[in-house]
Amino acid sequence: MALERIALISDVHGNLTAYRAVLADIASRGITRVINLGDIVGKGPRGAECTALTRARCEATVRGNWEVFIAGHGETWSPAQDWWRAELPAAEREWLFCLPGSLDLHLSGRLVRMVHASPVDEFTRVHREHGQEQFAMMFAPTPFTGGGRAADVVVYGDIHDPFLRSGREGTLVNVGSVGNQLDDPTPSYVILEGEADGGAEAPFGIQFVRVAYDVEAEIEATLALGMPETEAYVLELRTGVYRGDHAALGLSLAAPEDSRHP
Ligand SMILES: [Mn+2]
Repeated sequence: MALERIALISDVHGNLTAYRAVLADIASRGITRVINLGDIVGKGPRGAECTALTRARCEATVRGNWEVFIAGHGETWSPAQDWWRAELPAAEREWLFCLPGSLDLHLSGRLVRMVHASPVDEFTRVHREHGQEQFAMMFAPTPFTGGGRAADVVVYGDIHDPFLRSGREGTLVNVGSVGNQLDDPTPSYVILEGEADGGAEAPFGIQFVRVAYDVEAEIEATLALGMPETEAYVLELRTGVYRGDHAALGLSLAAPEDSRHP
């Protein structure tokens, strides 16, 4: 039986330039199956176009915390959130808000569970550095996963910081971020390879891919659109440093070129 290859992407965050580059890289490998782990909108300027591209190219998508913030009907708490919400057509907002929180996939005898942040909900965050209790929690079925059995492989996004950790409970994979990577400015995604109807003896592979894109083109588009909170976004795209750390590191748009890479 032929091996299936499935690309898993996450955290596009309105960065259309990076999204197009990653989708082009996936297509160039002959991979047609793409699953999106959420946070398509917010932080970056072109959420509506990224949502349309997701609907066209992804066979399934799970809901992220930013879909709840931006596509939901709750209170917003910043002018930037109002801007991102206003940028989304009502039909796209509805589609994003109604996405499932968890999806299961069978590959080479393994149950692969896909969530945005954790099997608890879209908001319960598990960082790259975490304890054994949190690691085990990622594999357990919950009401949010619709029950089911414990997963063998859990794939998630949310932290914008790709990693793989194996343990007794299974293999935990973070795919990183397409549009707002925070370990390095270069977007990442993951390719899973296996047999859809295969048993545990069938081959199973996990590959991390980094895809460079035209960062300055994305920044130019962002500035032209007049998005709020642009400085934090621009610095994140150039440096891969989270906005909460910019001040301590002396990062600002006024800083000289050579201070962009601390
Ligand atoms: Mn995110």
